[in-house]
Amino acid sequence: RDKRVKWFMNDRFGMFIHWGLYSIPAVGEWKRSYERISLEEYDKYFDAFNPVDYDPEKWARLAKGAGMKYAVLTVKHHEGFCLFDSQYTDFKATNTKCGRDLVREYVDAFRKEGLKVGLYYSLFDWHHPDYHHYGDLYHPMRDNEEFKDYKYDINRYLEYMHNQVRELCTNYGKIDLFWFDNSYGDMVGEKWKATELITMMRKLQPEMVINNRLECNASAKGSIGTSNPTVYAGDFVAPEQIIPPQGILDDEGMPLPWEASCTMNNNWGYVTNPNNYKTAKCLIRKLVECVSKGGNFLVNVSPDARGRIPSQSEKVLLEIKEWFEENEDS
Ligand code: JFZ
Repeated sequence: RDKRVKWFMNDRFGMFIHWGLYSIPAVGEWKRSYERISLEEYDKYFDAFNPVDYDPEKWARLAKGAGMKYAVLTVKHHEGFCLFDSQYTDFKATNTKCGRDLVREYVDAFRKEGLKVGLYYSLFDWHHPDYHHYGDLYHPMRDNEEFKDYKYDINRYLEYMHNQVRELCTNYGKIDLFWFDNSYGDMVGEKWKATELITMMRKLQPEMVINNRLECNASAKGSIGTSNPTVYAGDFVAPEQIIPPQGILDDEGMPLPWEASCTMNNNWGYVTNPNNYKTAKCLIRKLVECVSKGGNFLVNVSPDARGRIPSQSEKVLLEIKEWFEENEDS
């Protein structure tokens, strides 16, 4: 792990990018679940998806300007829509009006700016017929009377998931970081066939840093800090929104790699009327707090349906850029 996380513990600041079909209705990425929307109805966003302003080089320049050293893009969020050209599904960007592999363009653009490249991949999948919809309101799930006779085959979903992770680790050159989201309830670790999955990933991308969410959720640490971590313990702890007051230590009191992710406003996915936008000052303070406690800081932006990072986020990032420039050699 020490070798893998070397860059990660040096490049403390990153850009999180939540982008998918949910950017169209613009009320956040949990829309389908919250509003109990059927697959057929949700397809209208698939039919409409056409991000004519998608220009990942612009995103990359913005991130780089703000002092960010890496990025993490939602290549598949809970809705199941793939921004990449996967041979295992039709529910992908290449089959929409835009007809392109958006992940390829993202990877190329961020590389070109010298940034490290990360992929977020959701373990939940509300689109796959064999995903059993833990933590989801509408769909078949444990203990839900309405769906007690629904037959799903989780192994078929796991095969799909493993196949897609293999594609992502094979088709895009070197990937620096992989962000799983997330284990839930008793759906943890081996329920994802995690040993097999991680072993495959380590073989394909031996230097890739992986978060700990195959093993646990955002508020937990997992076995990473113990003397006997599992194969799938991951390389860093991934708390969310809250910066751990004491940083994160292992059982011996030694610092562990961690990364706090944080929204710029009240949502991860694009919303038309965001509230509680954080100021540049607030984000800089959080960044400094993370770094001073041995952690990383991943700040989210939410591109809209056309592929544009909202101007308010852009403004904040440009202010952070100015702050870096003012403080460069002091
Ligand atoms: C998850 C996603 O559901 C969300 O849409 C977003 O992508 C975020 C980065 O990750 O949200 C979580 C995951 C785990 C917890 C809370 C929110 N948790 O364990 O407390």
